[in-house]
Amino acid sequence: MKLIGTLTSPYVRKARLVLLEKNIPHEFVVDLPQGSLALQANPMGRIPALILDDGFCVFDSAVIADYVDALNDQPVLIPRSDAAARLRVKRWEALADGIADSAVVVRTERMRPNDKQDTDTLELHNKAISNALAFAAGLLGGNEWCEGESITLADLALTSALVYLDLRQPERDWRGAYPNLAAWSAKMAKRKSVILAGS
Ligand SMILES: N[C@@H](CCC(=O)N[C@@H](CS)C(=O)NCC(=O)O)C(=O)O
Repeated sequence: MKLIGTLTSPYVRKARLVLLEKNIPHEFVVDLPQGSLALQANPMGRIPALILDDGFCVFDSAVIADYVDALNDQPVLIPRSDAAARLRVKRWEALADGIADSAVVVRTERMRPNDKQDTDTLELHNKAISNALAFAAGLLGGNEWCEGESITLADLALTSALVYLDLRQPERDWRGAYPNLAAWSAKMAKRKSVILAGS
């Protein structure tokens, strides 16, 4: 299978981390949103897109993660039999994707000329990121993993969002504000998958 995307997209990183954690053989092909491969695989031209060996194209990182997780159980990243645990992991994913969504909006807005930037939009999305970080830190508490006793998609999604946040908003001192998130993130940064997916 081929994963299409960029090195910086938080959604692509999440999909890559899932593939890497589960040791699924794949080729990572770099293409921009709306690039020829991205458009071939996804009518909206968004990344990530996954092209299966039979040509079937999968898009949206949550759908890709769900599919890839079902391919083997080493490890199971989205709980299968415990509906409440599954819900908690998927909510973590939504929280992490929400941080990424708002960070992308802020980045896009900031790329406009200064006098064309919408301060209300910037404020709204920066506040959403701040609230989501506080929520994540509270939820994580002193736990080793976002959910349960081992790594799940929750840890991979949050890592992807925070790597992107560091890239686009390096001035945001979330580590200083939330030492528990910082410690968890430092541990995640040492994982082979996270190192291979780059930062
Ligand atoms: N919900 C989607 C979001 C994907 C997404 O928006 N990717 C961005 C790149 S970071 C993109 O392709 N943007 C271009 C566009 O929306 O046309 C997912 O999780 O895969």
